[in-house]
Amino acid sequence: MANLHALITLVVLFGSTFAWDFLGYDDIDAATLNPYQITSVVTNSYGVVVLAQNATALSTKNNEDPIESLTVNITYITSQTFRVKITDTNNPKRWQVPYAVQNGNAAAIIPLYKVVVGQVGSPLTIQITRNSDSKNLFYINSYTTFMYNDKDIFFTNSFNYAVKVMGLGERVSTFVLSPGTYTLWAQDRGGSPVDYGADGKENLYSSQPFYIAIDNNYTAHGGFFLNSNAMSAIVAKKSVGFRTTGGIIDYFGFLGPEPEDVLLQYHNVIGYPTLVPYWALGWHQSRWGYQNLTYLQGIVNNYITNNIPLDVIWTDIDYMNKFYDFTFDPVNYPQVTFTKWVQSLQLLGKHWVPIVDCGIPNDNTYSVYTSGVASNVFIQSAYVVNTPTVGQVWPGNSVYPDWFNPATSNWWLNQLKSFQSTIPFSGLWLDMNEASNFITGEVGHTPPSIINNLTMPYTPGDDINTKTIDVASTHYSGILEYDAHSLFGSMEAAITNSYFTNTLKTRAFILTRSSFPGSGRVASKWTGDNYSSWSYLQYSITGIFDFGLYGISHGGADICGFFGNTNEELCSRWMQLGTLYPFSRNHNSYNSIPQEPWAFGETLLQTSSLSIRNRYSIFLYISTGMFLTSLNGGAFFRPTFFDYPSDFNLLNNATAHFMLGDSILVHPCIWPGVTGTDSYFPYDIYYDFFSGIFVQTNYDNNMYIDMPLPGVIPMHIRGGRIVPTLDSANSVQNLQSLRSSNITMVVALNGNLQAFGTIVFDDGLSANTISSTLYTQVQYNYNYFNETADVFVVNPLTTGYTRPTGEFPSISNIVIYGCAVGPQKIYKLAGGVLTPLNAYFLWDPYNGICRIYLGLYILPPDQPYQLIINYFN
Ligand SMILES: *[C@@H]1O[C@H](CO)[C@@H](O)[C@H](O)[C@H]1NC(C)=O
Ligand SMILES: *[C@@H]1O[C@H](CO)[C@@H](O)[C@H](O)[C@H]1NC(C)=O
Ligand SMILES: *[C@@H]1O[C@H](CO)[C@@H](O)[C@H](O)[C@H]1NC(C)=O
Ligand SMILES: *[C@@H]1O[C@H](CO)[C@@H](O)[C@H](O)[C@H]1NC(C)=O
Ligand SMILES: *[C@@H]1O[C@H](CO)[C@@H](O)[C@H](O)[C@H]1NC(C)=O
Ligand SMILES: *[C@@H]1O[C@H](CO)[C@@H](O)[C@H](O)[C@H]1NC(C)=O
Ligand SMILES: *[C@@H]1O[C@H](CO)[C@@H](O)[C@H](O)[C@H]1NC(C)=O
Ligand SMILES: *[C@@H]1O[C@H](CO)[C@@H](O)[C@H](O)[C@H]1NC(C)=O
Ligand SMILES: CC(=O)N[C@H]1CO[C@H](CO)[C@@H](O)[C@@H]1O
Repeated sequence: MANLHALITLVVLFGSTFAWDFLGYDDIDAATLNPYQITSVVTNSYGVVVLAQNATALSTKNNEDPIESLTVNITYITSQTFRVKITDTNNPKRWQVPYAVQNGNAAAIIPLYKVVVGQVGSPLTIQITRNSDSKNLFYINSYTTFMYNDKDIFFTNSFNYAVKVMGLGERVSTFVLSPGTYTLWAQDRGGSPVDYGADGKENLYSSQPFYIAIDNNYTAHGGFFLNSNAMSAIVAKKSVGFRTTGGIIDYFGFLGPEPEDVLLQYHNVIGYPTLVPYWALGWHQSRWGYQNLTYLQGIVNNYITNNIPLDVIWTDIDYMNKFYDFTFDPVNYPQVTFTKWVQSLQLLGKHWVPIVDCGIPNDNTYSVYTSGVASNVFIQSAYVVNTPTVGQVWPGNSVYPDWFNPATSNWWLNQLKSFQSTIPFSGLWLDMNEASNFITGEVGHTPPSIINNLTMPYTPGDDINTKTIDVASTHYSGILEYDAHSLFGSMEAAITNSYFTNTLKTRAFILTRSSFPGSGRVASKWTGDNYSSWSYLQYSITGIFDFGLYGISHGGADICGFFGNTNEELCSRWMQLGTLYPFSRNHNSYNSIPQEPWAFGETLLQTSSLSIRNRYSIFLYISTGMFLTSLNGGAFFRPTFFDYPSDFNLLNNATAHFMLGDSILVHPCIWPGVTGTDSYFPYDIYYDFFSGIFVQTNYDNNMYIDMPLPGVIPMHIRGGRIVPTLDSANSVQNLQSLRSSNITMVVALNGNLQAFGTIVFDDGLSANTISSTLYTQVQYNYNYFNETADVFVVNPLTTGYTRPTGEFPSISNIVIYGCAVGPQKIYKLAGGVLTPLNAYFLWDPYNGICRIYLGLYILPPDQPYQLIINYFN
């Protein structure tokens, strides 16, 4: 307790009003904190620049190497986003993440926040508060919560109020993090253990130093610590702290005030999620252990014979020869036959995506290796000059591409070109890119505890060499793996993405395991390996929420589970849920029993078929929702709380339900042995998505929902929204054929008997759809027209895409939920001309559902016109 005592003394000494729980960190000896004194403050139009110096003798304890002079540059990025960058005044070359972020446009900015810094001669303090409620969004005080040493940098952002904190990935955890210490360092940790913040040793594949905090008044703010070194994030009741092992302090604050605002503000800095090709939004089948081509062909044939749609078939490392990238097992996956088969799949409108690992075997007979050596593209050993560092991955001893080296992209693009000319892959799966290593450090060298002769006074979580490339290894221009390690997957994905977007001029579909802020611009993400278990089914929801925060909207988890054996009930529930993941793939481990839709019995088979077709039925809703995240930022698969941010009940049981976009609420069955349960609803109007029955909750906003098996997942549509569904979803075999489907509009009325919705139409494939506005966005409105009639308005907002004839040709039906009177007549009003339509009506007065069948007419979904629905003769 000695350290604790010293800290408290300091707190009292400097008159701080902070209680202990603001600090949240009791491991730092007070003597190692470096009090900095302000030597200069300059306020200008873009922010404030503060210079500070260590004011007292610095500790040399634990071989710390304190930085004497700091430059604090606070800039207004937008009226709702600020940046605090703290650098070594005398060494501007300290490691910084090479990263393009938005820098703001000072002249136009009127900040909605206030920056207060201490005076010259006083201790360094920075306080940034929100104007509207004076709450701290950023507060550091160099006497109690701040330290800036060469390899041990610590700051605690202390609020003056309690918060619930989310984010700070990657890990398996509850959505709201328990107070504790969380490690951020890209690591391939088998079995993805659950992280409660207890010992900091459960960090996974990505580093995502972003959090969102919600206070007791339902106000949200966000923080992004742009730093790639191994770090701890310390979550406490009234603070979030970071302790990192290098780099600089570069912090972005986001004002909110709603969670969704924070996401948009953050994504505006790191970049918006990539637009994936439309087929990547379809159904995917994969496993590790499709041991030969015959078996793989059988899987696709089973989809066809069972009449279940399939868009993408995957192969894990089974197809490779000795696990060498871009090779084929000559016995089990003979290349010529394999290529012909993949070509024939493409004629059926299906796609093939293979795995590619980043470890390249150092085999002098392997041209991928020898060409890489010739161009000197591999990460270099710290021990032997001019020699790549060697780790061990699937092919045995392997070297790793150095994405910092400009020569590496050409070399890598050449490998991809040559692979494409061998076999037509449609997307790529980048695995093991933490980068993972089966051993600790370099083959033949035990990593020293003193890395590259630089001390490491603080180690977040485990030894940072565990299952990674030796962190003393070097990249192009001397960059240390120690600093850049967590960027590997992100950089690999970016360069691989450019093969599709720049070379092939098509949209890229890249699935990555490792990520860093900004990865969403180039890749999709799955949550990695875990057991087929009910708990992991539930944690998968949290994982996808988290990657939504991080700007990777196309996320998913291995449906039915990876390690271990699934069972029919678990797999059926997982199919129901997983077919609503933005990225929807059944994937399995080598030693596990099969888990394809036909692997058990009728329950799984029927549930799978219903669930996949349910996804296809709302394809236009999904593709539009995903498109909007690429256009504006934000998440599509998201916590219900984000749409109703003043109801903490929704945050307490965050995985019991989720929103798809702003119109569909889903209650997954995440428990064994359950056939229905009381389910919580937000305070709003909802209807059963399929039956149109109005949701009547009891006094505590619960309603019992049936969750039968076989069956489809419970979904509800929000009053006031219009969701398009596709008529051919029940007959097609893939999304390509679904593009000729007609559209049924599901109109769910709110209390004012109104509703709206939108569809984005595009070719689903072009890389420049957004930059060249090659899309058509249409708004649909349902409104009052006159005393006896309502109107359904089709209103194109942009018209950059010309639908080919036969693509989504017509609005065939309008179904209205909350419809009190039966329609009698319908007219089309276009160009001032009113034409009666000979439609067919059905009215269910008991449940308030009206159906209007327009199937005799072509009513294009993207031309301007109105449909007048008269409710009286
Ligand atoms: C900061 O610390 C160093 C090393 O202890 C010392 O030489 C220097 O004078 C200090 N600077 C100030 C402004 O106190
Ligand atoms: C502070 O940041 C702004 C915006 O990036 C930049 O223009 C300015 O040069 C920086 N000032 C210092 C002292 O680093
Ligand atoms: C929450 O809001 C209420 C009313 O606006 C205010 O009185 C209270 O101080 C706020 N609490 C916090 C923690 O901001
Ligand atoms: C192909 O793989 C399957 C399982 O993946 C196995 O049962 C079968 O024996 C294999 N066939 C051949 C010819 O190797
Ligand atoms: C580390 O220090 C040892 C002993 O001082 C020296 O022999 C070695 O060259 C140093 N290694 C590096 C990478 O600087
Ligand atoms: C959360 O779920 C549990 C179990 O289903 C239930 O007992 C509890 O009432 C729920 N809490 C809220 C706030 O909905
Ligand atoms: C409302 O408009 C429809 C279509 O123009 C028309 O048939 C109907 O008579 C109108 N009702 C009233 C009350 O004006
Ligand atoms: C779409 O609707 C039009 C108009 O009723 C009809 O002619 C066409 O066959 C429908 N297309 C499909 C694929 O059902
Ligand atoms: C969330 C979850 O189910 N995690 C499990 C992943 O697998 C490990 C075993 O390696 C389990 O201990 C975790 O509980």
